[in-house]
Order: sequence, then C-alpha cells, then structure tokens
Amino acid sequence: MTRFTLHTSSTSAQPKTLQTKGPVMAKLPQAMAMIRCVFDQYSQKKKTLSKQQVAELLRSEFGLEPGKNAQAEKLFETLDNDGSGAVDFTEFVSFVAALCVVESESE
Ligand SMILES: [Ca+2]
Repeated sequence: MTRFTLHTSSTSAQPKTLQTKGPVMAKLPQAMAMIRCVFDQYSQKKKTLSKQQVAELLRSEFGLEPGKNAQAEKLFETLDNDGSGAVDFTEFVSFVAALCVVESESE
C-alpha cells in the first residue's frame, strides 16, 4: 500500500498521512503521469514538441489531420503560447486542461 506523508504544519507533532485506495495508484497522480508519458512519447523525451510532433500527436490521439488547412496552423499558434516555435510541457498541459474544460462543458 502506498502512503504519502503530508507535513501540513511545522507545529504539528504527528504528520498527517494520505492513503491511496489499495495497491492501485490514485487516479489523479496516475493521470498526471500519463500526461507526462504522452508528452515524452511524442517529443521523444525532449523538452519541447515541434510542429510536426504536435501534428502527429493530434493525428494519433484525436484523429485530426492538421497541416492540411489554416485551422491546424492556428491551433499550433494557440498551443505555442510564447511564440517560440515549439510547444513545451507547460503549454501542452494548458492545452490538455483546456480540452478537459471543453469536454466537461459538453456533457
Ligand atoms: Ca512555446
């Protein structure tokens, strides 16, 4: 069983512990690890995704065909928040978070 120790207060003598439910990793840490895993997969463990790698990710994960229209170009520009010409992990996470919001609002 996995135990996480939270030191919530320096005056607290007994640190509070969080327990996950059974041997399975809690869902959110699992989801976070999964996001990192997807990013590493498409970036080939580099720190950023190129336009081509973003296109590959969108094609494989969402069945989108970017690169064929102006919409894809615009999407990449939106993802590349700082205009560096590549999508870093922070920009990728913002994109995933935005997708989660869209997804939950459409329910
Ligand atoms: Ca960028």
